[in-house]
Amino acid sequence: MSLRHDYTRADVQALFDLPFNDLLARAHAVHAAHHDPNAVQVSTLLSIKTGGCPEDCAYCPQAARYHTGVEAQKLMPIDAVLDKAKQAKAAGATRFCMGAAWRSPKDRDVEKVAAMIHAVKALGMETCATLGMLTQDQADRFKTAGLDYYNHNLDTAPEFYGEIIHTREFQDRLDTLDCVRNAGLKTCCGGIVGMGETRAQRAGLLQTLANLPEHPQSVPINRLVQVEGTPLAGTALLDPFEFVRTIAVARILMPASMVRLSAGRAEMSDELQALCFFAGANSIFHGEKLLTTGNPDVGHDRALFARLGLVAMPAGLETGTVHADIVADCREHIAA
Ligand code: SAM
Ligand code: DTB
Ligand code: SF4
Repeated sequence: MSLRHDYTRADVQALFDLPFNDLLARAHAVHAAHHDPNAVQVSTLLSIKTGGCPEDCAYCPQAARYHTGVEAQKLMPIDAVLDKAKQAKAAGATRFCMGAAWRSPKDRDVEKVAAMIHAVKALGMETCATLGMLTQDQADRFKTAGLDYYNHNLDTAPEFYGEIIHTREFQDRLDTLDCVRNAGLKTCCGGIVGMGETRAQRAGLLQTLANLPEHPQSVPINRLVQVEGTPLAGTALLDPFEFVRTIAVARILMPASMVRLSAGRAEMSDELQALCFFAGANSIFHGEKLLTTGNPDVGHDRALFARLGLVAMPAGLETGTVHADIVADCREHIAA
């Protein structure tokens, strides 16, 4: 099945505008044709360097300029990071994502993070990092250290970006994504909805993601977590069905990618999450914390998986494999 990279804005908007049932039926058909619809990839996040960020992203509690109560902390020592990775693995996560509140890593930080990546990889986990903008040399260094994925979100439509972030350009994000792909890393790239953008702008975000030179292997769809003290606190809440539509359209545009039901799950009902899984979400963050904000309790997620008959996807089966292999491999692992 060929993947498209030539979507027009009208193509994407037409999907958003479908009747809800038609959109969900189409998205679920695409989902079931490319993935095991009952298998969900599970990652755990750790903030390895928290707060004090010089950027001004209007959604982010870690920007130094907003008074959000997030206490700035230095880069964690490697042993503490490894302890957290071991706990995440024991709790069932197959991928460990390390996040830092940086505009871009300083040279002195690169070797420290490379050592963390190497050590987490040695535990037998997939590795992911999100550290801000990278140069080609930095991306290459992380690849050599054993990094599997680099998370770098486009966050919103190109035409809305300047209303949300003033300290960098949309093009900066695209440039880092080029370096990440050139290094041979997999990309984890998505965005945030519920920031006051229009439906056309949500379509613009997904259109840009799908028209990248490669579809990101992982597409996190975050629902804005409103944090007091950030400029976006108090933004009108997005209609939950519009959030489900966003997941469904992402699934249809990027059929082979993993679509992550990312930030915002703690504020979602079980029913809303179930609709998102039906619409094509097949990846989550597991563990009581995202970076600085809350995530559902581990026990609650386990119970939700059991109620919905969902199973955690074994590592390495998520991307780049054709449908039949994915389904067969998942079934085999699940049966084992
Ligand atoms: N500083 C790096 C960067 O911005 O690329 C990496 C860390 S940053 C916290 C990673 C992502 O977290 C952002 O791109 C954004 O999508 C997400 N994020 C931050 N604050 C959020 C919020 N309040 N609600 C939802 N997602 C958020
Ligand atoms: C992504 O798309 N979402 C995650 C991860 N990538 C790094 C981060 C969500 C952060 C939510 C706000 C917080 O906890 O600080
Ligand atoms: Fe800094 Fe990333 Fe937060 Fe923006 S999203 S303020 S770059 S930590």
